[in-house]
Amino acid sequence: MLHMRVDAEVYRDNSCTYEQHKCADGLQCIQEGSLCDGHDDSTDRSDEDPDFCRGRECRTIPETLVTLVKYDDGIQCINPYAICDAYTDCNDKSDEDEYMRKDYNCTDYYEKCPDGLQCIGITSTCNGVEDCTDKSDEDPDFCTDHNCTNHRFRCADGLQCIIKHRLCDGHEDCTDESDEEPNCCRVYSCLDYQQKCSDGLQCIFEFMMCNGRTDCKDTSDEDPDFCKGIN
Ligand SMILES: [Ca+2]
Ligand SMILES: [Ca+2]
Ligand SMILES: [Ca+2]
Ligand SMILES: [Ca+2]
Repeated sequence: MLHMRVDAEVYRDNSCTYEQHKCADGLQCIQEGSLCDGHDDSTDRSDEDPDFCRGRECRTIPETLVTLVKYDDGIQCINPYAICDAYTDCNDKSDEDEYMRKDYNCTDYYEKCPDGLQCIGITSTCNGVEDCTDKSDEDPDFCTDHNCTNHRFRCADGLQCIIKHRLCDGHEDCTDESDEEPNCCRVYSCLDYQQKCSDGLQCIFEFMMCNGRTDCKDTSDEDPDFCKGIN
């Protein structure tokens, strides 16, 4: 509950919806997600009142089930993935504090850039896209020595890692296009949850077979005779 006094009459006349929160002035309704997010959303600023926010638990985002966390100040709720992501999210800048970043262990599915400061997704290292602000995750010297971790495949150039199900999926993911090299794809067995198209080259996910959408370049996944047997 807010600690400020609220006029009962005004409160009744301006009832908020289920997902909304009544501001301390008793007049304004704001979304639950705007409470203690570090931005003033209500004209009376009660949604960011330090005493109110300190005593309040951070919410879980319904769509992603990610529970927000408080950092140094114990007031502002931020996404745990926003800690050490090289962008300032906390108003007190504590989520990107230089000294803290060195010791911070990234959250699940994230890992440190070679600089030891910034957290990026575990499949973002040597993936051909610059994710670290200093571009160190794509540094050729670093990537040459880097093991393609997390179920990834090394492209022929030895520099880039791609997610395994992108191998022989009919789309070039390696900059050297080695993931779609026909001689390799012909002898490649698709992953357990994939199937080969009739061309003997392309792997698609099982759920893409006979789903009414053409996924195989040779259209064999939607062949009427084949699908008749399946459905
Ligand atoms: Ca941040
Ligand atoms: Ca990258
Ligand atoms: Ca591919
Ligand atoms: Ca399909």
